[in-house]
Amino acid sequence: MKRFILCLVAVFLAGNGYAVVVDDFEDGDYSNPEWWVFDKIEPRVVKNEAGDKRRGKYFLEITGDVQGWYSGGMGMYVADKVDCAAAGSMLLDVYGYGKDSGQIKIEIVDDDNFNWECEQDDNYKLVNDDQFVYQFPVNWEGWKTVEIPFSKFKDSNPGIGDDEFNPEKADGSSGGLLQFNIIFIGSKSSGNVRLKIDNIAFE
Ligand SMILES: [Ca+2]
Ligand SMILES: [Ca+2]
Ligand SMILES: [Ca+2]
Ligand SMILES: [Ca+2]
Repeated sequence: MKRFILCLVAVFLAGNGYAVVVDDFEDGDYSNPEWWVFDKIEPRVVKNEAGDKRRGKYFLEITGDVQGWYSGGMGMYVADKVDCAAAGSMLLDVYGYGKDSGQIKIEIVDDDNFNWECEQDDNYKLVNDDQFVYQFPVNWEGWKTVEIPFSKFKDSNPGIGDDEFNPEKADGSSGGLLQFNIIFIGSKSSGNVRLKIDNIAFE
């Protein structure tokens, strides 16, 4: 009986014991933690006038021109924040404006040469580490929490890295999951993208 109860406790902790919110924008700012922003998107922290509890005081609004389907993106280094031995998916809240809201592509990098860094060549292509990608259309209205299990990400640079998703910090040497980018893609080849995001987390 005692062992049975211990098992139940273990299951409960596994399901609920680990969640790292990397940003919920509640400080009214997207510079802490530090995000990098690239190409044509313009992020703006906006007050949550609707006042729904999950989004809190602020969320992030993204607008940007789209050319050749692509607008731009933003990302962050998380190797010092997230332990993927415990996490199994990435979560984010996305606010869409119906079927033409655009698409989101998530790129994540794992460290395959054990240096906690993500080396790139002059064209921003990775030199030593894997990049994994998952893309989805935003075709709903209002807020939705999108949960992406790590198993849905596919290696997008075969031959670079070890082509295996190993986001855990192996023996304290690999940085595991190093960084991620959230990339905004149009629903049409040109025009603009407009979305809101919040509560970016690993769980
Ligand atoms: Ca928020
Ligand atoms: Ca590396
Ligand atoms: Ca690879
Ligand atoms: Ca790898």
